[in-house]
Amino acid sequence: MLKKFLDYIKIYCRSGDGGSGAVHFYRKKFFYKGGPDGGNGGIGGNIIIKGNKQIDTLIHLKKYNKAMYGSSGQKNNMTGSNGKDLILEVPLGTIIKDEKEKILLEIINNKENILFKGGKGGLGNCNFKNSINQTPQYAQKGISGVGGWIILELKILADIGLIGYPNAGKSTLLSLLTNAKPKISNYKLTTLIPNIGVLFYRDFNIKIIDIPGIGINKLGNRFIKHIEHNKILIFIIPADTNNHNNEYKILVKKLKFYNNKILEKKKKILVISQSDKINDNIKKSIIKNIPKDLPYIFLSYITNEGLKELKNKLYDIMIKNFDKKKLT
Ligand SMILES: Nc1nc2c(ncn2[C@@H]2O[C@H](COP(=O)(O)OP(=O)(O)OP(=O)(O)O)[C@@H](O)[C@H]2O)c(=O)[nH]1
Ligand SMILES: [Mg+2]
Repeated sequence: MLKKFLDYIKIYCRSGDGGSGAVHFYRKKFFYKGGPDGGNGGIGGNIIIKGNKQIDTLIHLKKYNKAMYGSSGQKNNMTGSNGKDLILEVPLGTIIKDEKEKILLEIINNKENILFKGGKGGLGNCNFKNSINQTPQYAQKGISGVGGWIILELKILADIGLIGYPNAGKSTLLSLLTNAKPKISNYKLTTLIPNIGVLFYRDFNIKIIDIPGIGINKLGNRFIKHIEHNKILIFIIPADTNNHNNEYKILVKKLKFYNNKILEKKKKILVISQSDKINDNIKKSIIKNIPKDLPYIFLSYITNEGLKELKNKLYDIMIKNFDKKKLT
């Protein structure tokens, strides 16, 4: 697994044990026969999973996670203090499964979800006094916490995904559109883990993900799952490619091979990148060659061609098709 990014991890979690109830009798100077006053044990801490919009990896999680136990009951009917919850923050789009791959939770917002509830505290002897037994000598033990191994799998929640071969100019486009500063270079497979950025445009904040180039080896294909939640896919094919129609079809095929339904409900745009490398005649022949129903834009970071147009187009698609409140 690569540094700084992790989208799959198995960890152990356990909630805290409940504290024991106390056996105690009220005592004061010259008053030896007070009734039972042993308090209840505190509740054990919960294991809580909470979504956090700012995180895009599972790498910060520890292998063993245990919430605090509740403390024992005290004299004077005092309940023991509750164990502190352990809150594990995960990126939106994280699925939590048990060891048998059964889905326990899907994290899509920043709410707190109790995964393992802390054990209840035991009752102190103050609860067991009755007409027959005025001096109960026993109290309950706390209930043990629960736990187990769980699997966390992340499919990043982003609005737009950038799809293309290595060296197409995906990371360059991400850096033009968003606040992200991905590594860019002229050797293939520069991007080895997903880069994520946010495009702030008019009244929209749009999250964009740049995954390693797909098609050439298994690396990029391993990250295709991160575009599953996207609403728009931008296919990026360099202007000096021989046959744009063909390249586009291959990219679509690769995606469908991963998941036949992955393109459903997604809007698609073709960006013909590095357009500074071609002249108008070549542009015309490219336009003739690409699928008729596919919106396209010529784009260059050198001449800035197409950048404003692309932003406006993305904005229009967002406004027409997606509820602003539902953007990631
Ligand atoms: N002339 C020209 N070169 C470009 C343009 N956009 C990107 N490039 C160059 O193309 C090369 C690849 O760009 P990247 O953005 O790293 O490509 P990528 O698709 O992210 O590549 P991988 O991470 O390997 O998949 C770099 O040398 C860029 O400088 C452009 O508009 N015009
Ligand atoms: Mg890249």
